[in-house]
Amino acid sequence: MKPVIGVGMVGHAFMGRAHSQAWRSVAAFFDLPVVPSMAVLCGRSPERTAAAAEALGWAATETDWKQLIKRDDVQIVDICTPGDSHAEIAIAALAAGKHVLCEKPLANTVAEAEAMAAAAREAAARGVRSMVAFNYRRVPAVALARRLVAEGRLGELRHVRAQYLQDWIVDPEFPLVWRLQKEHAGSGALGDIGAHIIDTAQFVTGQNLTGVSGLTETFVKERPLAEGSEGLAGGSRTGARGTVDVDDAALFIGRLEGGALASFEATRFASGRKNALRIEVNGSRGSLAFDFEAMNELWFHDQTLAGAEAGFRRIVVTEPDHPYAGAWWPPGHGLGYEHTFAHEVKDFLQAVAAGTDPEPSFADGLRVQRVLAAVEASAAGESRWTAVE
Ligand code: SOE
Repeated sequence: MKPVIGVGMVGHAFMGRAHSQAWRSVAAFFDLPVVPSMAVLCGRSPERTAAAAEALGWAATETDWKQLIKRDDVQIVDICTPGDSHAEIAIAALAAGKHVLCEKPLANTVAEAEAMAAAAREAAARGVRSMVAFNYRRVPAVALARRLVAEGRLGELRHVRAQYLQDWIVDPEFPLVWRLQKEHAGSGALGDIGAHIIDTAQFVTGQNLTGVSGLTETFVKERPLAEGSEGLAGGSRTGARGTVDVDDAALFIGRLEGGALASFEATRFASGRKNALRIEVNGSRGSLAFDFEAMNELWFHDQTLAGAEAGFRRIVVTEPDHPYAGAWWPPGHGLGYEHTFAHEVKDFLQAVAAGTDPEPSFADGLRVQRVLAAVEASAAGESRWTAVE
């Protein structure tokens, strides 16, 4: 019998459902040194939390996260709440000796992220692990892209072009959900989906951004207020309207440590684009391109081939020797969004069991937070070039 490790999850909206699916399936597909038990689900409403626990497969419920982190049947705390509570929950859980998996962006401010990274460093010295949940690193094609770059197949990197395009708030009557409120979300498209492409670009290239110049815009400045929902659907309208105090879209350029030039676009106003996280990298020996809307594919161009043979070719990333893919279905049978979370908890559990620090660490999350802050500072200052601290 493998040892069992108890998980307590805080939050059960969109991310909570995605993480539940991962905790539920991971040990059935990956041969892990420890098996997670879905011990406790925490949410604010007793009724909604009980219903979610039953639907998602959690054994017990709490309505106060402070109770959850005290429980003996919880060794891992999984934080799936809005950003305004990440720092408080994560720091308390780490102090209580619980391993922490925290949704992205790590925090709402650099100061919070710094405190979290410091707490994580101190906890790691006691054998307590932490990780920030940038799930797109765990798309097999994205992990393969990183492998190709690390193997030198792209040579010297010249360009990174990253976009995260969604359209779920194009309608001006879409309500003022928490993701459109600075006090809960920290920032808008920038922190929510811009954080993903910053992480993806830094992960694939293995290089950090050193400076940025940015533009942000809020196209719809007022939206209907709604109540009665913890998720992104927004609940029922109250009849009143409120101010949108975060960005709807953010564009920025940047430079990577190795000298490559990078561009980023994060928007919720790209009509027709649902979840198009895209990245293209051009190097002296080749290029690669990925679009989450065709997430089982990676496009690779080998610049060293003779001209007649050169050109982008499509790699279907479902082979047994592709990252993560071999644990699932026969070649060509494809994975989906939910698998990225299963890969995330698999890597986390393996690190916890091995006593190593999983990646991306809270320090990596802090680095992304510094980029977000630099973009905001630049956008507020007429797009002035701004160094990433
Ligand atoms: C909403 O923009 C959202 O749910 C993000 O918060 C997630 O991180 C992303 O995976 C999908 O879109």
